[in-house]
Amino acid sequence: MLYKTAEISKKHPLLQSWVDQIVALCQPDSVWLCDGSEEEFQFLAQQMVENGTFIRLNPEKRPNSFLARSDPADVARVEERTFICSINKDDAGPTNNWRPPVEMKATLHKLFDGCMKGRTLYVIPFSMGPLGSDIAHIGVQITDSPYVVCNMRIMTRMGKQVLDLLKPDDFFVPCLHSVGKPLSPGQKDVAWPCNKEQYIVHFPEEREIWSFGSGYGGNALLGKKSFALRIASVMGRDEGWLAEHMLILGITNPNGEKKYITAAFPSACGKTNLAMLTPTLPGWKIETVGDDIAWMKFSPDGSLRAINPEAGFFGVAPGTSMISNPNAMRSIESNSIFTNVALTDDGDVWWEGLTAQPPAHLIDWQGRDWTPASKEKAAHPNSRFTAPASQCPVIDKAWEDPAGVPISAILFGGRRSSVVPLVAEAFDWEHGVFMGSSVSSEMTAAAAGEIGKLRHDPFAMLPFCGYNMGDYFNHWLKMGTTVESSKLPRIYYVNWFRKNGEGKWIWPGFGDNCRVLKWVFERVSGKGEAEKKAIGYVPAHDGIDVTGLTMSHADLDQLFEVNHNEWLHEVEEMERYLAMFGKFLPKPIHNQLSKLRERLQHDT
Ligand code: GTP
Ligand code: SPV
Ligand code: MN
Repeated sequence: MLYKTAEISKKHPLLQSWVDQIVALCQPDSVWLCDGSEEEFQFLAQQMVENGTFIRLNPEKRPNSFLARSDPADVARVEERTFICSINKDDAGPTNNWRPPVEMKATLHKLFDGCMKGRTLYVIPFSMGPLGSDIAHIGVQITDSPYVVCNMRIMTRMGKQVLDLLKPDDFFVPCLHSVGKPLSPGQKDVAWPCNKEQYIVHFPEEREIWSFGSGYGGNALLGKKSFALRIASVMGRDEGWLAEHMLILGITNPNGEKKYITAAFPSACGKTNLAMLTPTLPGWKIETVGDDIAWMKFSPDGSLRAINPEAGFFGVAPGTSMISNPNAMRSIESNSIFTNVALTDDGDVWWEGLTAQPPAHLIDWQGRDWTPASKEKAAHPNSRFTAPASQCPVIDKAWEDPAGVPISAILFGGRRSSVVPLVAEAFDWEHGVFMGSSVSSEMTAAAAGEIGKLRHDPFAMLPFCGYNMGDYFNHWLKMGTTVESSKLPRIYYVNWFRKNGEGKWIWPGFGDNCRVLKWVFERVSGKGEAEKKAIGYVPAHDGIDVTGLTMSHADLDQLFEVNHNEWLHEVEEMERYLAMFGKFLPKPIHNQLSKLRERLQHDT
């Protein structure tokens, strides 16, 4: 629906007045209220094909699918340019960039003034979570990017149904986005408009998001990290629930018994792969509820219930193949958007790891000819697919259940080439929260920064926690006291990425990760052998089913090794890190650290 004026609806005075204000500020040529229909998607996609933003892929290979190439300077989340503008600096805490809200608003008003000249302003009503679920929340994104509209239609429940649900006085999270590139009359647009100056800004008290300058991923699809994690984590703190950077999966054993598990790993550390893994152990089944974000609430029966607020996958392309992740491959067979992957001569997509042999010729992610002799990668390491979750062959029957699924176990993990063993179970909830706070991981291409550098990433939430991380630890501790301890999920720390002396990953990972999930399943069922070690319960000898794996004894030993000297070093490092939280560090976290140190010094 195209409006000359910005008349949205008499039924939504709050929305209408916000849109009016933003139209006056950004001065677009026209205003478009998104209805979320197939026709709308097709119209915008075709328009983008004509102006060069989209390349239509060969419909015989990949029906209704498109390739977009971003500006080479706009390829990942920009954490340095991401701000939490709470009224008090302490409420943002030492891990977030902070500016006083009044000052930031002034900066943003200057930037947004006239920033949509020559463009269409799109209004996208969307729901995070199944429509009408009482765990779900509504947002409205304003954007000048049709690429964002098309991606939001896959990633969220979007359009008319959402507006129909929104009552006149209902609150919604206002999400304002601009690529920051106004057009003067007659000026020709570029395929990927963006601005060198970027601001991804959150006002937690007002529950408001302002994003300027980037069109890529989490910087621009504001339902995802900005709303479903940064703003939602604040809502969760205030209202007693959890918004987490976690996949959700269902696991069924050969007897047909089923449990649900969530797992928090930092960006590009294996959530999508674990969420849809094809088990190598016969008789076991994994089904997907979500691959990136979980919203969790304790229900009156005491179980912790999780929903996936998203409706699609925004997944890392490189490394995805019929061998590593066949369910992702089948999810992206059609109706998908690919960003920054390579284009084959027959109009399909390619990326490193898709096939053992690269094609003889490709067009790379920057539109240049590419052959296997080329020095640079054909696809950007953070190239992504956007695909409807409903297309996943192993999507869980309950994935849209408004009540959520009951969680039996929570995993934390990261990329650690040394020190951290394959799996350890926390002694109790408090120890588990300490484990979550102690996650560190080698950085990946998902964010602009130094790839491979080890950094602390508590709960895999470092870039996504919308408030003081010390308070966040406390919120987790408090959540553990709301129900009796026997009802709480058990907590685990896993690491698929330990390397041997030759620098090779010891653990085969991917489908074989079901071997670890099997042990977790057995443990939460009251079975499963474990040994008590200084860092937690670890699988007893033969505790992990390794039938059919060809691993040397030396490698297996190294995979499970807990070296007390290395761990004592880890404790020192952790103590240095936690010191920055000062008075905001909950006592129990510090006590857990001291107890771990003692166990490492005294146990063998
Ligand atoms: P985000 O979408 O950024 O949150 O990433 P993610 O956590 O969903 O990670 P994803 O599953 O997309 O995996 C990222 C990269 O890690 C890919 O290149 C995978 O091939 C690789 N990977 C995933 N699981 C494993 C594993 O078990 N072992 C090894 N060695 N690599 C893995
Ligand atoms: C991540 O970086 O964790 C992602 C990609 O899932 S983005 O949506 O860009 O944040
Ligand atoms: Mn993610």
